[in-house]
Amino acid sequence: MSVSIRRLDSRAADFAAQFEGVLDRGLAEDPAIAAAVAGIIADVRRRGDAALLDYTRRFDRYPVGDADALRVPRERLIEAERAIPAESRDALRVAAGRVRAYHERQRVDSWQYTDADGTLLGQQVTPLDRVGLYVPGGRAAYPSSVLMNAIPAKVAGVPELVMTVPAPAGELNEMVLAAAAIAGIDRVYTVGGAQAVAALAYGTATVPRVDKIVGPGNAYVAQAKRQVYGQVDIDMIAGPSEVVVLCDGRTDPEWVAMDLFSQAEHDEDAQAILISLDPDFTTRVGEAIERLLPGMERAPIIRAALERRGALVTARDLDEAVSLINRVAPEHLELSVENPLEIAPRVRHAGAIFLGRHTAEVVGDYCAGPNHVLPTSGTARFSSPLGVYDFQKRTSLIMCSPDTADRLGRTASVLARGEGLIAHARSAELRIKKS
Ligand code: HSO
Ligand code: ZN
Repeated sequence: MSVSIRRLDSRAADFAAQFEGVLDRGLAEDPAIAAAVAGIIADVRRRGDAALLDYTRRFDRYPVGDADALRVPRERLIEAERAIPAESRDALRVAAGRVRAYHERQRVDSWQYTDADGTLLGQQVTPLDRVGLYVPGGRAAYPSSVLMNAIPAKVAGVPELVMTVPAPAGELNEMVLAAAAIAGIDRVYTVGGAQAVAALAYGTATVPRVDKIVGPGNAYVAQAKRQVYGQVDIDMIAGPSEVVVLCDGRTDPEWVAMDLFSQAEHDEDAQAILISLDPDFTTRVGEAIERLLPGMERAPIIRAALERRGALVTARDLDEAVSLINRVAPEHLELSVENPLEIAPRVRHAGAIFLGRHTAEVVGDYCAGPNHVLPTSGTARFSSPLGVYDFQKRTSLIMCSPDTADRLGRTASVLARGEGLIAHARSAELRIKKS
């Protein structure tokens, strides 16, 4: 059965409208979910652990005895790390090492200087005290995401990392626990959903209150993160995965088709777009998709994603292709071309750029080193990959000498009087030298 993926040619009269259709994300919030989540958060605030236990028994079908049983001891994580196949353990360790090495470079240090007037000025950088990492249960439980969320926080120097993960019917994913051990997670609790987010935001007798919540989740988790924002910080609200592959027509069409599949298989709402500079190549990628799809384990999801939001676009030239990319502002961009380093600087909006035919997006998902938590849904226009900077905050430093207190005091006094704030003015004036 053929795949009805959209095929667009930029020479077509209605191309602009068709391309808009591809970009239409149409992912509105559901008011019923928002109301249910508000109820859960209020209940966890009011009843604490008792509410967590009720929801865990009901939603996760996990007949947990008491709140203490929600704790997963550190030994359990170590045990999982030992129990998984050696090959998996080694791969997790290699990935963790590379992710750590990359993120080490993102750490910024405090700085100070003395200006020409003699005032000492600076910026003091401190890690957040405690961070919560939400990890989904079930099919979307990705050990790689545990590494990607936890390691930057650790590199930033966050002293305490708390993870929550639902245990559907009491089952935990061993790879997720092993990744938590390798990433250095300090505490783990088997709670999920909006109730986990509420517990992390407000604290219960068992789950400690954190300062920031990161990590992906379903619509309930995303909505809960929105609702607790302000009480705590949150990372971002992740939308479905996206990839745009720009190809000059000289890559193996099967490589390109599989790269499109690799994001499409995440989710029926995922988006995979080819922008091709050669109409024959577009056709060949279409044929490769038809040929390869039936053999894929997740064929139904891939097909749904490609048919809902996928597109094979033929662009007139490179300039046009680059401007289309900037309009999409994709989470992932592959530059499957001869001279990727020349094109990359022209891309203004993308979460991550994979340079050249040999760089499949999948290496970024797992082990290249950069973070796989990236801006989606066009938010690459104004935001960045998850990084160490998301777990560090800055405090300003100012130190006046008697001389600079005098000089700055005079300026401050004038401005304060201009604003009618006389206590401000007097505070500055008291430090002005009387001569
Ligand atoms: N591509 C996903 C990350 C991921 N892939 C995890 C595989 N596992 C982010 O868009
Ligand atoms: Zn992926």
